[in-house]
Amino acid sequence: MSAQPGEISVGVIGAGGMGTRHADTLGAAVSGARVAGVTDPDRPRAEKLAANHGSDARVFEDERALIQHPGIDAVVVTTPDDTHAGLVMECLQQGKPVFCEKPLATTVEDARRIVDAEVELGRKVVQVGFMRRYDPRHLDVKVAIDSGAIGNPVLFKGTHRNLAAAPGTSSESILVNSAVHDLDAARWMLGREIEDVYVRGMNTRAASDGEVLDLQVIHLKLGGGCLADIEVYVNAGYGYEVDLEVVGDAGTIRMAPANAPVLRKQRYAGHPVEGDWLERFPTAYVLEMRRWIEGLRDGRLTGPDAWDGYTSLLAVESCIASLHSGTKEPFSSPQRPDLYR
Ligand code: ISE
Repeated sequence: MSAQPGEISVGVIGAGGMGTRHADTLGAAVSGARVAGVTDPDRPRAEKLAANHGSDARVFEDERALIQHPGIDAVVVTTPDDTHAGLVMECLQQGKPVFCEKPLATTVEDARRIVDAEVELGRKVVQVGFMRRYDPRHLDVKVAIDSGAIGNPVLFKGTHRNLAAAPGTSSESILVNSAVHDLDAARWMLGREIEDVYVRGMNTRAASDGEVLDLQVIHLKLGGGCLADIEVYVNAGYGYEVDLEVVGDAGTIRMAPANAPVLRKQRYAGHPVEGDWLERFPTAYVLEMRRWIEGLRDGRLTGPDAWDGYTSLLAVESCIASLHSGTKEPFSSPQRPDLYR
């Protein structure tokens, strides 16, 4: 494996849609890094991705071999959700930086173990793939709020729609896999912690499974007297959309409507709607990888960290409890270790 001096050799675990996107971004849009290894249980898929990254990118037998290899400086994890925690722990044991797609884990206990292991290590090595934090349309809203443009935020209104639920989706996995983004976005956008949650769900006619609550409405109370109302609908049918409006006591701000220009013609005004997150967040995925590599080079990671991954999962756990109980669930953020201040 021949790396240029100072170049970070990245190993990608998982050669599906997200693994391919991150690898291709590292190869084409990020300087100072290269894809040096790939692994996937589907070996031909791993071979195909590695082949796109030159003869230096090798295919590893399994995740452990990739993580432990001295030629791999940093790891990207894009495997199924329930494998994230184990792989991140393995990286922590090697003291190796890891970019893990969300969710950080599928249980609060596993996420807490990661936080504790990182605190024990004494330095941040984990970043979580909450890419909305790098999306220009989200950032424009955040900059305006932080500048005081709408006064004191009092209501966060989020919309999160997927074209169609993935096979195997359950009412709970919608919270773990999809709503986790919205819970993180509310905390990050407003810089406030969640104080209670209330979730209602319904099974729409679009759902192929008669049991799954494919439309969920999450109601949050956040610190500083702010509410949030978030719709998560995984069978919207017409496309993929993430929208946001924040109401303040001196004005409101709504996210720019589209990545594409709004066309007005023959009594019509509109814009195309993307089909999925890869189409909706192209710039965010590039900026996320660039900042991650820059952070590794500067020895200072600035992106969403293990604490954000853990806190968002705690909120997910309360949302699941509320969905089951039909009542409001209290939520209190635990004490933040110094490492994450
Ligand atoms: C997917 O895994 C993502 O992370 C998308 O951003 C989200 O919108 C979708 O619901 C998830 O399944």
